[in-house]
Amino acid sequence: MRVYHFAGSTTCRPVEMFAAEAGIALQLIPVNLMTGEHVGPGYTAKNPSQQVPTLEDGDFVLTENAAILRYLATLSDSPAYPKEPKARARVDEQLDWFNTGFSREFCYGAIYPRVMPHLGYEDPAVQAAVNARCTAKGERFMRILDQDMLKDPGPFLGGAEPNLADYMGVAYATLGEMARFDYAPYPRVQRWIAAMKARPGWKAGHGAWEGWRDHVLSQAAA
Ligand SMILES: N[C@@H](CCC(=O)N[C@@H](CS)C(=O)NCC(=O)O)C(=O)O
Repeated sequence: MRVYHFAGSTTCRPVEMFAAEAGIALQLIPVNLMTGEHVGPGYTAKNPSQQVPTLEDGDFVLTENAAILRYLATLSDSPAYPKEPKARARVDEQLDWFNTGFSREFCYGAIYPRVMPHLGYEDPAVQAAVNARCTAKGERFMRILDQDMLKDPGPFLGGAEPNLADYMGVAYATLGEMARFDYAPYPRVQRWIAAMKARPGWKAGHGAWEGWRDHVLSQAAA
């Protein structure tokens, strides 16, 4: 099974961590987002949205990290995507919550433009206004995560064991580390991130990103 990825990408990290823990061997094929490889005709033919990740299983091509997570969990019969309808619906609800609201405000609105200014608006006044609005909304989503979604006993959204939304969500939530987001007001989020970082698949999914994060932080400090 092949996955076209960019090392450290927020939407590839969940797939790579989950696959490592589910015992699914992935052949990772790099797509360089920095040189525009993803907008070239070869990759666009696989993924017209020109984004990573894209999975190839034989002649079956699948995009969207949530869909890929569900596919890998189904293939491996993983309890991270339960079969019981209400439990499965809860995981789907959490995946959608991260992928629509949280990602839009926290990742795309508040954090990415600070780390990669080309993802922000050209007009600094517009960007400042967007950033203020999205930071406030991102903090609200972080509070919901802390107070409503990560209820005790935790430490995962799925309780004692992570579900697919834990794999996706922790990649989105840790993006803030690249911009020194202050996690102190969110103790359950901190506990959750620590629990995910302690899992056996963390390095496989997030090792390259940690190197990138540390580089960004060292540049900012210099
Ligand atoms: N909805 C897609 C979003 C994927 C996505 O945003 N990928 C980013 C990397 S984290 C990307 O490829 N960006 C390149 C671009 O949009 O130009 C998913 O969940 O897989």
